[in-house]
Amino acid sequence: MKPRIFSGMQPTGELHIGNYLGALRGWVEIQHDYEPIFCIVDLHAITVRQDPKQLRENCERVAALYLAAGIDPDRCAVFVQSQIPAHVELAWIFTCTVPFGWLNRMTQFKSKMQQAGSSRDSIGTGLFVYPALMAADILLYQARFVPVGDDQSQHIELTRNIAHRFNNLYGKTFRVPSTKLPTVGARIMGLDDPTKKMSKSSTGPNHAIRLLDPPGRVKKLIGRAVTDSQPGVNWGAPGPGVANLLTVFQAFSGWSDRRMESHFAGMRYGTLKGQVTEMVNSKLAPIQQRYGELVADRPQLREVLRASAERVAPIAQRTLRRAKRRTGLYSV
Ligand code: AQP
Repeated sequence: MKPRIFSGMQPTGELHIGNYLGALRGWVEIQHDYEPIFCIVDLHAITVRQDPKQLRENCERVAALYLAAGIDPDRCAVFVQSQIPAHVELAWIFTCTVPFGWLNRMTQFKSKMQQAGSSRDSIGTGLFVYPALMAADILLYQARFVPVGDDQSQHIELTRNIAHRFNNLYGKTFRVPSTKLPTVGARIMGLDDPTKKMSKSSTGPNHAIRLLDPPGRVKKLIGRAVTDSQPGVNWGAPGPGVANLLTVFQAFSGWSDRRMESHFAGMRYGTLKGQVTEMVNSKLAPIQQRYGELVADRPQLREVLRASAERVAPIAQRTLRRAKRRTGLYSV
C-alpha cells in the first residue's frame, strides 16, 4: 500500500503560477509514489462571497487545470468537496473540539478579512472556523502527507494539533499528517508587491500570472514587475522583486543554485525579465493546450469528478463513522 496524500485548491478564481509552483506541480511529480486524493474545495470558497454560477463553473475549470497540468485521473482521485457530505459532518465535530484561541491565532483569517475589506461584524463566521473544515478534509482520508505551499503550513500544523487533541480525548482515531513543501517556489510573491504572496483573489491588474494567461500578457506582467534601483542582479542580496523573478525562473526550470548564480549574477533587469518571460511561456503553453481540449469535453470531465467522489466516499464514511462513535453521537 502506498502512503496516501491529500490536498486541494479553492475554486475562487483562475489558478496562478503560485498555486502551480507551490502545490500543483509537486502533486504531478509525486502522484506515482503515493495514493493521491485531490480535492476542489468549494465549501472553503464560500467563506467569502462568490457568484453561484461562476463558482460552479470554476469547480470544473480547476478540475480541468489539475488534469491539464498532468494529474492522471486513473491514478488520482479528483473530486469536488461538497459532493461528499462527510467533510461538513466531521468539520462540525472538530469545530466543537478546537479551542477558540487556536483559531484566533490563525494569521490567514486576519489577512483574508482585510482583503475582503470586511470587519469582524460583517464577515461570515465560516472564515473564522474554516481551519476546522480543512482539518476534516485531510483527516477524513487518514492522509500521511499534505503537499501545499508555504502559506498553508500554519493550517497543517493546526490540523496536526486537532488530530492529537481528538486522539487524546477520545482514543486514537486519526493519523497525524505531515506537511510537504516544495524546495523552490513554496511562496511566490505578487509581481506588483513582492512583500505579499501571489493570490487568486487579489484584484491588482499586475499582481498575478494566471496559468491561462496568453504569452503577450505574461510578457507585459513580467515587464511591469516591481524590481529595485540596482543596475543588475545583486546575487548575494537581491531585492524582493528580483528574488521573486529568480525563484519563478528556478522553480520552472529546475536549475541548480550554482547554475542560477553563474547565469544570472550581474544580469541587467531587462534581460532577466525577458528570460523569465520565455521560461514561463514555454512551460505554460502545453498546459494551456491540454486545458482547451479538456474543457471542450465537459461530459468526460464530469465523469472524472463523479467517479472519483464515488471512489473516495467510502474512505471518508469509514473515518466519519468511527469519529461519531467515539464522540458518542447517536446511531442505531
Ligand atoms: N503565492 C503562492 N505561492 C506558492 N504556493 C501558493 N499557494 C497559494 N498561493 C501560493 C498554494 O496553492 C494551493 C491552493 O491554495 P488555495 O486555493 O487553497 O488558497 P490559498 O492558499 O489562499 O491560495 P490563493 O491563491 O491565495 O487563493 P485565495 O486568493 O482564494 O485565497 C495551496 O497549497 C497553497 O499553499
